[in-house]
Amino acid sequence: MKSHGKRTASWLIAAGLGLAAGAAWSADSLQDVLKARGLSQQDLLAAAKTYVPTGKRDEFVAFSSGGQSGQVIVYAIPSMRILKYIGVFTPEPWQGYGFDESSKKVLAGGKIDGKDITWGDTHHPAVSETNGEYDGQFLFINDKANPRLAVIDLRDFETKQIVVNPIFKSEHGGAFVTSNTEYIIEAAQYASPLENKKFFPLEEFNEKYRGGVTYWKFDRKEGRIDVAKSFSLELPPYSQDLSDAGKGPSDGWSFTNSFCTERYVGGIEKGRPPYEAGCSAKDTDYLHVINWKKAAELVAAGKAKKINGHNVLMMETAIKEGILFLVPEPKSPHGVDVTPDGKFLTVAGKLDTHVSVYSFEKIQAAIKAGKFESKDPYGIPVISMKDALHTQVSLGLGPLHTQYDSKQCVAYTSLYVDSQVAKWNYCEGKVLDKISVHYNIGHLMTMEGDSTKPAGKYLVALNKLAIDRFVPVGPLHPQNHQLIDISGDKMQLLYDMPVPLGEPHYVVAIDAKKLKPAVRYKVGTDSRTDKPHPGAVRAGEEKVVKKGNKVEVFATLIRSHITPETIDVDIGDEVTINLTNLERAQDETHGFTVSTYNVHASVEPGKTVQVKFKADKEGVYPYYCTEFCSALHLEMQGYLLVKPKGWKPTKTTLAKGNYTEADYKATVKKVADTQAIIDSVVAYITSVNYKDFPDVVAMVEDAFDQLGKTKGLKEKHEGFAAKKDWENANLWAEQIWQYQVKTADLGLRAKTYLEQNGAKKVK
Ligand code: K7E
Ligand code: CUA
Repeated sequence: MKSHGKRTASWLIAAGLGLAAGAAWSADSLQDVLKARGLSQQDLLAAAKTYVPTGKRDEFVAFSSGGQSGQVIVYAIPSMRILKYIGVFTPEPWQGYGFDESSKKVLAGGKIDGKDITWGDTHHPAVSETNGEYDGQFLFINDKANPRLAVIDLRDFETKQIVVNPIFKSEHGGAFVTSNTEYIIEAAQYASPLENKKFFPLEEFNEKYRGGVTYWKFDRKEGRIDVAKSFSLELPPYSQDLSDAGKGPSDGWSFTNSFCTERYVGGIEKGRPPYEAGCSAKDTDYLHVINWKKAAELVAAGKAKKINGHNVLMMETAIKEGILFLVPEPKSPHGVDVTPDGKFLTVAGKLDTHVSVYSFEKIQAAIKAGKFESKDPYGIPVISMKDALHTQVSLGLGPLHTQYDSKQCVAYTSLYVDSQVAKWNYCEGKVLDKISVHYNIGHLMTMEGDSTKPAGKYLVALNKLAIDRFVPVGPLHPQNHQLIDISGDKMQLLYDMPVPLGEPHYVVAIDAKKLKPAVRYKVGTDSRTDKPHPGAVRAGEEKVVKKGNKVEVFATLIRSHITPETIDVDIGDEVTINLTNLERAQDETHGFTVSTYNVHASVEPGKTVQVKFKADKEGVYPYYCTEFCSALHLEMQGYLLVKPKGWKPTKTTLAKGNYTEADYKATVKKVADTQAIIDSVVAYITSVNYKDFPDVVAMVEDAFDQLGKTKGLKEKHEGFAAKKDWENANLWAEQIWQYQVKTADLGLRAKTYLEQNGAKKVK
């Protein structure tokens, strides 16, 4: 439930009772609570470090992969309170995502071979960067199973675009952005033929199967990926895995590691040793080192080949032009993570206890000197490991991913097998501290920890198993994200957070102050295109247009009515309903659905949304607002009447209510009383500098807008009263009160805001 019109009075009373409520719960002493709940001093300290008091906000906002849910989970740090799920690859009913026309178009961008794919295996979210720092404008996330990438605009936290990788069949190493978000990197996982729907037997794996890396061009001004300007690099059929973009001195380069460079093909059912044995036979795999800046120039110069209509720079060209190199890395590596200064790359061994720190400078020196130890079977020059290594550090079993601290040279690496986080120094190559987590950690994440300016403070361990940490909810357990304090020398475990929506592989967290989300749209905006919606109308312009069997409704929503309140159609009509939310007040979202027609819209202030369906069954279908938007929310309703063929009306007047003169008088008195409250609120607001508060200005505008609608209604009800038509007299007076309640509600909200934000008296 949101604000109630009727809270007018109760709200005032509650404000008066505030102190008493505060006093009541301090009867317990802190010691009593510790004892009663069996808490230690340590627990209390952890609680104090994570607790965000009511009304206060968190310091960081985390964007977590929603794993198989195909969504993004937004939560806050340090409280670990969940703020939102963003529908990305999967329909999300609350936001109307996949139930209104514009969002259906976004999801349709993710169709593959003409088919809807309504789930995703999301892995790696990435925030857009400017000069290697998080800028809080966009978020990208990949789908591993169905190679796709999505763009989310952080002004409204909505998915705006989904693109399908034109040459891959799976994709794991994405999304990673370059320092100024010129490109979003996405690397293939399981090698396959690059041409669409082309069959080659596994016997031709080495010749016909290929991996690769795609560089999606991001057009920041449009806020969309520019598909035509994107390109890929053809790579050997090694399972290209996680990637990272260079920064600072390594800007312009990107790094992608791989596994199964054995190019092993399993077949356990045919008596062959399985993939897991064959893919980890060698001691090393390859780190791919790619000059993407030069690759982009080569593509622009026409040196790419078109595969499935997409520009692909072939290996042969990349080798000839000197933009592609390999460096051996300890077997089956997992993450490759560039240090904040851009000088080193950390590669975790997964099946090796070491993390290997490569020096970008040394790699460049070897390239410049033409010093290679060999070539791989495809002719790609291989730089020797010792010529590229800065140092190797033995951290423990199963190192996977690395993130960085705000403190110089300090890194954190997850240890999957040991279920630990290791804190270590990558400049000097020594271990500093270790902490156990619960259980089997995959990724870990520090605040802005993969940018050029990590913010330190907290680390989140993304554990694969939760086992016994939470109240059991069946054999499928929630995931466990553990918050760790990294501000001191020793790491400190603070909090367990169950994540109940898919297996999130990776999370990124940004300083909350960098996010500047909007509170409302410009009236009539299609949020998925950021453009004016052709179906938008203003108050008073609502209409129903019928052309043949097509009925188009141009409707508005404002507390607490939908205009129009009846929609008449004939069976078989194609019905399109455009809904514009006229509200300017913060958080005054209306929802919309028509019974049993599987449509739903979330219409935030200013937004215009379109829903469409075929009225293919006769009958009466209520439509209503699905968000509790005001005291009269339940009355925010209407009827879709689907008439059978050849139906003719027999009775033309509606059923009447039973209203008396006394009812009318009571309503008129209620109107006068409410007006007095409004007057007092207006007197307060105009007595202070409310114009200095843009949020309040919007609320005041909205309030007067509501009050403005009462114009002419007084004459109307008095006219009916003179004719002793108590029904119409009473209802029109009642309608004045409806507008007044909303005005008062907004006014009181504005008043509270002003009082809490230090408004000053003006003369
Ligand atoms: Cu390590 Cu997909 Cu990033 Cu899972 S990946 S852990
Ligand atoms: Cu609008 Cu409920």
